[in-house]
Amino acid sequence: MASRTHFIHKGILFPATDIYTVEHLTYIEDEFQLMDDDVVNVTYPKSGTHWMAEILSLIHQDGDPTWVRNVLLSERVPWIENIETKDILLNYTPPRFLSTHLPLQLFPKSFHHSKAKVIYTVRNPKDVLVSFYYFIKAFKFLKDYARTLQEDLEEFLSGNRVYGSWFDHVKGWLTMKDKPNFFFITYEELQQDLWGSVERICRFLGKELTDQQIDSVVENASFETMKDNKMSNMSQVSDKIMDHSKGKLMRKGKSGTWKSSLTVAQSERFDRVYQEKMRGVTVAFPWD
Ligand code: PPS
Repeated sequence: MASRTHFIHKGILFPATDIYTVEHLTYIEDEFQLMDDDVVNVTYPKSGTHWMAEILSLIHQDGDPTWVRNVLLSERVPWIENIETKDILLNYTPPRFLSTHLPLQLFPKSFHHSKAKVIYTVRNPKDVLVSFYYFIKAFKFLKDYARTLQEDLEEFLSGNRVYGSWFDHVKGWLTMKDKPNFFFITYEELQQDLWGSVERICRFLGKELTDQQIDSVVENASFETMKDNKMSNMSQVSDKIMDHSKGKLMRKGKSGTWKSSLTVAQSERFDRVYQEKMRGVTVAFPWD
């Protein structure tokens, strides 16, 4: 439901902050031109966006951490839907690395006739729900957002939440899965085998890294390293926007932490809706 804290654009809920406007979202969808050498990091919120942005930054730099240690992640791999990064987008020296949480139907139309590469990272939706629940507590402008985990759960299952339904987001983007410029990976695969995942991402990008360079990507994109990197951990977000004592981006960085937050009844309710909404999806996810 739209409220003073949110607005709806083409059926999708966005936070009513200065960084999202209908005008900019329309510009991104209709006019923004993706270039053939662009790489776009696409996720539903709390699915590993920052992690993939860090991995891509490090791959681009052949494993050298200088860029990730000195330039904000939001400038290295800017969110295209954020109006504040419009200048960065337009002045970015190619190849561009971009991020977005947009569902496919709001993504730049220019994608469909470009060779721009999309990397779509999906995460166990129960972990997405729990990660979002804790993170959002830090956002001052969303203070009257649904606040109990039960309310958040119902909102998640109904799809009436920021960036729309997880189920629709995933099903929409997975229609792209047979395109040669689309790469699909899960947060859980990154967790299980980061080295092998980086190797696969490099292959998709047509980038050759030595074993030592991949070692450096893995080391510098680890949770431990990223949580202390102020260029990547959101600690630089202004206190006016974020109360850093109430929540942080780099919270647990693990798979399956939903188990200590959701009750058995909540988990079973989630499973029932999941089965129903994901019926017909043939992709096997690690959590299925
Ligand atoms: S956002 O705000 O939507 O862009 O958040 P996003 O970056 O998509 O997701 C945040 C969660 O990703 C975890 N994270 C990581 N996990 C493992 N390794 C690394 N390097 C890493 N970087 C970020 C982060 O901790 C959030 O998950 P939770 O479960 O809340 O810890």
